[in-house]
Amino acid sequence: MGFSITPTGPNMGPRGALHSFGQEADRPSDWRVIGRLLAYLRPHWLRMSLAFVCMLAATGLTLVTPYLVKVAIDQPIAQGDPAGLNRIALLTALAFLGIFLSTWGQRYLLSWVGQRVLATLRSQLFRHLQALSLSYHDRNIIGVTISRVISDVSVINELLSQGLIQLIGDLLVLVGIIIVMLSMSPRLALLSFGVLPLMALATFLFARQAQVAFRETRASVAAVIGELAENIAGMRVIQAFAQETAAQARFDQVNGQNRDALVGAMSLSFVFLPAVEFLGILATAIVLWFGGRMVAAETLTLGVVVAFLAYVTRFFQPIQELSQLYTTLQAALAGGERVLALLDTPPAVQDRPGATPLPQLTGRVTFQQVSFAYRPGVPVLHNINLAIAPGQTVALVGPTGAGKTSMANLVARFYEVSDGAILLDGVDVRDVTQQSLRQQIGLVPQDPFLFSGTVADNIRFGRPAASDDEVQVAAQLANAHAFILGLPAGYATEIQEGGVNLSLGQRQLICIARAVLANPRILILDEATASVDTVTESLIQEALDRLLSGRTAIVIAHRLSTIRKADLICVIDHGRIVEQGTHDSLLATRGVYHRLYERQFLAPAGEEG
Ligand code: TTP
Ligand code: MG
Repeated sequence: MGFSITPTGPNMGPRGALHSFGQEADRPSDWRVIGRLLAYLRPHWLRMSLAFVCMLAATGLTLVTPYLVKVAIDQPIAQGDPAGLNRIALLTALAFLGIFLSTWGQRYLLSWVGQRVLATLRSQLFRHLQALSLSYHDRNIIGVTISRVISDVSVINELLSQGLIQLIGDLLVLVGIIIVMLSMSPRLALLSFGVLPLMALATFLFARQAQVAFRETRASVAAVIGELAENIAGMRVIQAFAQETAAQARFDQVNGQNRDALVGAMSLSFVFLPAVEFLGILATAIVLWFGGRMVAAETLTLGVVVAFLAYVTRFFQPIQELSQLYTTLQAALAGGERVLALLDTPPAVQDRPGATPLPQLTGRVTFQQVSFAYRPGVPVLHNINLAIAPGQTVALVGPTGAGKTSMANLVARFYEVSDGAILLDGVDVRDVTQQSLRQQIGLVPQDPFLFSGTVADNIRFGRPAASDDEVQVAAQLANAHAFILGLPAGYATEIQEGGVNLSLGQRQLICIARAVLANPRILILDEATASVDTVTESLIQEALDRLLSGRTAIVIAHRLSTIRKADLICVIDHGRIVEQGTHDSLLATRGVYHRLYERQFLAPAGEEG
């Protein structure tokens, strides 16, 4: 069985930001979770009913076969009636064929439904993850989100598809066997049920322990996945700092905890299952001992004893299955709780009811007394006022951590301002739909991200309908055309995940081409801090000149060449605009900008544009 992942382990890696949902305090009741999960079966009610019918048939036939043996022994065999024996043998064979067919049908239907429920849940989760605001993704480790979509969903599926019907089937078999045994010989039946109190005790002990043990294993599996995901993502850094041994030790620790938790949980089953088997043998002995005496005293037929032996053996099989189902149920409940909690997490940024599409912009951007915090109580921007006229280029400069990227994030409404407002052409960004807003904003991020796929796909990303010619024109404007032609397969070159087979400068050029093609009214350009060689630098500069002309641009600039060309320079420090003006006017005031300029651009290692 699969184990699901819980984010609540105490040793969940260095980031500790894992408690964003699924808190114990507001845990929904198990019944609510089950009820909501069951709703996923509703569209498949027809196939589920068919599977149920198959299960009923299989259960019924399973109950009938030992009875047929009893009839065979007591009648045709005892009375020497070969024709009657043939009839019963044929019936038995048919019963087994029926069991075969109905079991097959049940399994087929259930996997059919199960895989669809699984795909539906995953698709829903993905849609929701895309709707969730960046603040959610900031707070949650990728590995944990992945485990939710992959592992938690699959334990839910295990319960919904196989588990439920099996549960009902097993209960029916149990009740059926009890009824048949009681009706054949109440005395012998009651005697063999003598083991049931022991059985109940064993089950109770097991269930209690299992709940704790399996919760532990799920926590430790989450720790392993979290550690693994983080280390793979940071492999470059681990190797660069030769920290393989330390990383290995950390991994071995969580891996070891997971091993111990699993061995602990499994050894419970290793005690429980043989215990059930032992009780089964005890019951068989009881049937043989008392049943044998009753046959000798002629108060019971031999056929009944043989049938009893078969029923007693069969009796303990559903009990074993039920105990396994119990652990599946526990896992599915825990997984379901977390999946539902994720689906219930509302996006921090939502379209207002009645939000309208943003009309075609001229490109005026206004910050009106904007304050902002990623986390309550930790303000990042304070009372920012800024008016950008259509077509202007504004450069944001300032020390690292000053809040430049944060300002850009607010214009695209990736986050909600804490106070004040951001207006585009006088319209509050909160009054329009996010989609229409972002369609008119182009973003070249600080860390240029490329998807796996071809170079052309990546350029076309923001406007999938663009033709090959348009892609090439955009690349030419972005000065990316020449280097793309130099790639092994030109525009059809496959980009590896994250774009690792391209240089940073090349990735930037492709991101610029992407923005050119999308042709937004407002462009946000978060320049990479890393310096590129002078040739690439001038290529990028030319590309930017073309990209910026004729639209409003907010450039978070690190290169003097970009800064100088800006219509307005805003110096940001500690979340405030401390100076505004042009390059020359700011230099003349000999303030923060002047110091920044001297330190950053006139220092020996600095670059001159
Ligand atoms: P940024 O706005 O990222 O600062 P910056 O863009 O000016 O810095 P750099 O030149 O290095 O790119 O960060 C401002 C503060 O906000 C900083 O203290 C980190 C914090 N912050 C978050 O808490 N969450 C986020 O997602 C980001 C982007 C920043
Ligand atoms: Mg930044």
